[in-house]
Amino acid sequence: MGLTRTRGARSTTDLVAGVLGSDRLALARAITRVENQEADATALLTALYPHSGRAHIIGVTGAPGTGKSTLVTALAQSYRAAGMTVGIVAIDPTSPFTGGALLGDRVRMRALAGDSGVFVRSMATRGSLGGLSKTTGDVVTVMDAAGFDRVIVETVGVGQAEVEIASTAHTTLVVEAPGLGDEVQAIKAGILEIADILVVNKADRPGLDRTLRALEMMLEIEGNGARYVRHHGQLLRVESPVESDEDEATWKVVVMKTVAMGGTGIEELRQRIEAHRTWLMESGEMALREQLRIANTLENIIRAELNRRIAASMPASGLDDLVEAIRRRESDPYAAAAGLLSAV
Ligand SMILES: Nc1nc2c(ncn2[C@@H]2O[C@H](COP(=O)(O)OP(=O)(O)OP(=O)(O)O)[C@@H](O)[C@H]2O)c(=O)[nH]1
Ligand SMILES: [Mg+2]
Repeated sequence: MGLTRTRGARSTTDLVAGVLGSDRLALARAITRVENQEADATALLTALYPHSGRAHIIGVTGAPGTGKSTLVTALAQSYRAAGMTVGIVAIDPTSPFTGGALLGDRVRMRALAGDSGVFVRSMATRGSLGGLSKTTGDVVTVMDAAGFDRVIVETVGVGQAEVEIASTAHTTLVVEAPGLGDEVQAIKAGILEIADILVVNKADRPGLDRTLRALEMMLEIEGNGARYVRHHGQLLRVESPVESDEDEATWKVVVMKTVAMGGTGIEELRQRIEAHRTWLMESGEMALREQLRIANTLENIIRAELNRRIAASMPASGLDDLVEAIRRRESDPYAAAAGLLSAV
């Protein structure tokens, strides 16, 4: 079959042209190569990067089972109805070997199948539990270059994932659901530091008022209009000097109710996301977020390359000989480390 032959043999240049020309097969292939860090991944990304920077990137995070995938599906449908195209990256915390929940996401997002204006990709987290995959940002870049108006990244809010999603997305949604038990437990402190919009999904479920009250209380305590800057590689919260909600220099984090299953509140949520995008651009905050995203990307690339070089220059026998020499005080850890690193 001609198709099989072309798929296997597609050159980097062909793939780049395909991605830019909205060829879905080329897009799928390019993402796979980038995700698996295949030999031409860097060449692909280098060619595609200049075409990125147009998509608005929306991060969706929250505890397991709060309805993120259902919400993302509903949001994508809402964007489609508004005439926009959507790329979706669903990060799955389960083992890449089981793939169970990957299938789950596919089933959940089935409503989007057959629409050429939507592209869904599930990714495994590869070890960093609950975190974003190393290549998530690269996959987003490919989708961005492919011309999708909005790229939505879904990740389970565990551990580092929240901070990572905030430095990957322009607009971050944190999804809560009623009845997750103790609200203070469920609503982790870190969440308010990254949420641009708080969503209480499953608003049809009992316990809604308690969850809403808990969130509103946290918002009042924490105050609003905090900003985030990057300082020595850390995402830092700085209080905005402006108190007023009306001031356009600040963004007010609000709590929105949705029933993703029934489509309730989705249109309002989409409009709030768009309002955030407008605010980012008008306030100048977009440039700051872009700087943050780029700094993050750059650091990741440098770190990955350094790790690769360190691994490559390690003695075949590992560190055992060095350790033994240091133990006998024939060497010291400082000189040994410097010796190893000089080869890097
Ligand atoms: N009652 C109700 N159920 C919902 C709603 N949204 C989603 N669900 C259900 O909640 C369950 C979990 O939904 P998902 O969309 O898979 O949740 P998720 O947050 O993506 O789950 P993980 O990715 O596994 O963390 C499914 O059975 C959904 O049908 C809602 O608004 N109301
Ligand atoms: Mg999900």
